[in-house]
Amino acid sequence: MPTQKEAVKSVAPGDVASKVYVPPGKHDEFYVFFSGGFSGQVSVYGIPSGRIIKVIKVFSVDPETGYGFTPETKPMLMTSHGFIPWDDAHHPWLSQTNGEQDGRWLFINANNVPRIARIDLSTFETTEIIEIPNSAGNHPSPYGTENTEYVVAGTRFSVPIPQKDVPIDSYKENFKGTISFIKANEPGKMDVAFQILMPGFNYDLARCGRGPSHGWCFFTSYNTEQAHTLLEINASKNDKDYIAAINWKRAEECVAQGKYQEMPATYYHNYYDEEKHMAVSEVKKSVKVINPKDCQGVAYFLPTPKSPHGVDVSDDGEYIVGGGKLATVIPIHSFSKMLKAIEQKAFEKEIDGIPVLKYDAVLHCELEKPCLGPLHTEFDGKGFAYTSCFVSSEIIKYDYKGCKVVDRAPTYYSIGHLLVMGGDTKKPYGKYAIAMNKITKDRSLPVGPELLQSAQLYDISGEKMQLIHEFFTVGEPHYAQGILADKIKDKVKKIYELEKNKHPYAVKSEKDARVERKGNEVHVYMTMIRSHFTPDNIEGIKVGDTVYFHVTNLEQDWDIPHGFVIKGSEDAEILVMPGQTKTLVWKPKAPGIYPFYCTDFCSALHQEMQGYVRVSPAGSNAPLKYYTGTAQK
Ligand SMILES: [Cu+2]
Repeated sequence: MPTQKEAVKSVAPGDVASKVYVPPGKHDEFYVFFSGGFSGQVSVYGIPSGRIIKVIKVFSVDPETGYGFTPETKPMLMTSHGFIPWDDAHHPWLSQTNGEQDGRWLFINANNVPRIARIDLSTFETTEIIEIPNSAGNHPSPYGTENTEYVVAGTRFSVPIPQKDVPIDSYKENFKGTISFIKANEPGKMDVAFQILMPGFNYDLARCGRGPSHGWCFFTSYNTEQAHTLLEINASKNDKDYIAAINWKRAEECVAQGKYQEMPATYYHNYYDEEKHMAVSEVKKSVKVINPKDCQGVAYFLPTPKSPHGVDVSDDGEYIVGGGKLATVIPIHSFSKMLKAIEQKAFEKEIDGIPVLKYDAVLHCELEKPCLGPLHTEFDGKGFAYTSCFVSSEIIKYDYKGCKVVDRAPTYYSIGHLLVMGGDTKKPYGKYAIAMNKITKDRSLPVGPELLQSAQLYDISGEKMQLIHEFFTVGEPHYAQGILADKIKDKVKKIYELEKNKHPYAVKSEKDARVERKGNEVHVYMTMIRSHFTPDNIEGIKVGDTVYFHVTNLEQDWDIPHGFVIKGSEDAEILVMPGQTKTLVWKPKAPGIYPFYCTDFCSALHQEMQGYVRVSPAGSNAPLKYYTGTAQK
């Protein structure tokens, strides 16, 4: 093991510390959003410092805020499979206008139960989740279009569509893929606009075009062998698999002309109403499915070596880079050559109504001897592409028009995705790249059998890439996106306006606080303000009751949340932001006195912010009584 000094010398020469040093009290230049992978969440870091700023709950329940536990947020996690408190979140994507990041929303996919979530970047809260029907393993997602017209979804796992009970070895006859386009530019109105029925391959990653290629999205596929067992061998046989090029403007025409099938399908759309502080679920019952046989020109295949992972479109919209993880070259396709090949019908064959274009007719060049295991590529806006290489653990930088490698930098160790700041937009910021590494032996202090995933920050502003920083991430990030902080920070909300709070159980002043019984249900309309609850003493609750504490935070200043929890609660606490209402549901099991208190350190008298509930036996005649201070009601 090198000493710390030697290590600094070997990987980070020069005055690198000053490049990542952000003095206390100063802000970072970029927000970077990392997917949480198996944590089901998103974590937010400031770059270049690598300081963590927030973990956003998305597909997993959160004990810190009560997300997924409260009646207000449970509908967010409803699916056609029921309430799902977890998922595997892979690829964050920042909304764009005219091909540039606009700082409005972040989208992220759920891989296991196919879903896409919208996070509002004024509150950093998840405000919408749509389930994707006719899908399994929603991996190539959400990767949106130039004006966030759509975010996309695809099937990593092909399955029977519609689902049915068939032998698994009938894969080739019965299993299909789908590619879905989800309307995304209106909050609260996400909807599956249409799906395209695809051959039963595994669809892996995606990117949509920009500039000249606006109107198209590209999806990699592997397992074009259509194997259903021992894929590590059986899906690695073909020299070339395909990039599917989907013309979504053509799909829109086909929908307008009725060239689709309205297919029954049950899926959920969940939306958080910020004024009601409440999520609602709606169940959708059908989806439009386009068969490429009935909609000529909607899809083409570009042969691409070999089991490609990433498909990435250059900032000028002309070049399409495939990351063939088993390939010895990196193929760079040309969008304009693709259009010409389509016009000239330079087809090799057709699969399920989808023409396969001739490789040579669409290829711009092959980058030779790039590295081992090329995965994923982003661009710096100066004519260079950066590809992560899993097997050889490095990032390569190359001139993608001239097809020439110009630099390589090692990563520690196996890099999955990388990001370049704004590297999937029309105008990348460049400046930094981040490697997301999977196998990080010895990189951090050990914390038990599980090793952390690391993020490594590279300065890419000069000719040579330079590793300048390393930090550790939450969950297992698969991808991250960075945005200039200036595009978000002035729009961030500080409070919820109490006046606008339309939660049905909100109370806006202490005099309206009360307790109401409806049979075995007791509703506590409670307020919180520094440093007391109203009411803070409650009697007349009985074993067998279900008690709903509807707690409104009356504060209207930034940074004064209060928390609420009661002894024996089987749910998480609730953390209530200024002006917000949240509900904690509690079923007392035995007579006695139960304290409740504020969990968030809110003032010098925070420790005094508490109260009691008296619980009497079932059937007792104890009357409801509630008060704060001497003002008994
Ligand atoms: Cu408090």
